[in-house]
Amino acid sequence: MRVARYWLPGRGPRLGVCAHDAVHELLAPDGAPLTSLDDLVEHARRAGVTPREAAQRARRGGGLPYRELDRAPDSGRSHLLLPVVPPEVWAAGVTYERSREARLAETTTAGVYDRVYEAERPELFFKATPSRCAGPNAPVGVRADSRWTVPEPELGVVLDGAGGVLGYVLGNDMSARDIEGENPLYLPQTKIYRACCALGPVVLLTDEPVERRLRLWCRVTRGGRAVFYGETSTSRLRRPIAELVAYLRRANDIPPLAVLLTGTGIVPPDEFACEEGDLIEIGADEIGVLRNPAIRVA
Ligand code: DO4
Ligand code: MG
Repeated sequence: MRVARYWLPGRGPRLGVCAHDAVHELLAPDGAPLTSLDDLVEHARRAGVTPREAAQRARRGGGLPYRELDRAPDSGRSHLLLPVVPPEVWAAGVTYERSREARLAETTTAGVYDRVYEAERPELFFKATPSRCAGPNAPVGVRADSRWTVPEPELGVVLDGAGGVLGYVLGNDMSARDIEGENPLYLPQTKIYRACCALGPVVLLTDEPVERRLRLWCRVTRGGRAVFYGETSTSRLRRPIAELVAYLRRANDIPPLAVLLTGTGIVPPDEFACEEGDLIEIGADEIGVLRNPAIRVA
């Protein structure tokens, strides 16, 4: 089941379920609309069921065609919002062979990436706060002091705060490869800045570990022409997601609805750099397509 969060002009945020190309408003037992995934999780907790079951049982209000929501944010028109507002976004790195190759190409410090790919302990880093996250169709940032920034399309897991996975979301871990390449200690500046992370378009709520079989793709369009296309399968992830989550929670309290991005298996060729005006699309059949224009952030 896929849940979307969206804005209704004059009424505010809503949480809805996607069915047959439409999004249907979810209502609490008293008829009040649910406005966030937090609301759904709270209802599920009170009813003693999973959020997916709570969404299945919930009363439904009006529906809207998905395509009428999948457009640029504008408070005067209905549009998709961040499907989950994560108190924290974390990310794993060098979890696909393709990412290891790319780091080796960009770095002046060979060795660290090879070692972390093979090591027992994964690379995990803090990625974003809600204020740095872009929802569907909102701009993602290219740092003005980077000449070589790329999107990193990744599967994100929405965590339940107790070591479990509530659902899945698509994520873009925008990364300044030149800054990281100069010195790996610059990783926070590579990764964390205004609009550095996109999440969406919806959250897939499922009890199945779908991560072993998702096909992820990414396309970048410039002036109406595709300038990059790549795809991968999450079956190429070197580590089980449960292992990444377990390491993340070591000596660390991870709040409910935090998101963990699981690393990229799609890296554009070395001559590609994202530019202001590029349209970045990240897709997976089971989740949908996350679209964000790129802007330069100074
Ligand atoms: O070490 C750099 C980060 C790598 C990363 O973000 C990824 O593999 O997705
Ligand atoms: Mg990444």
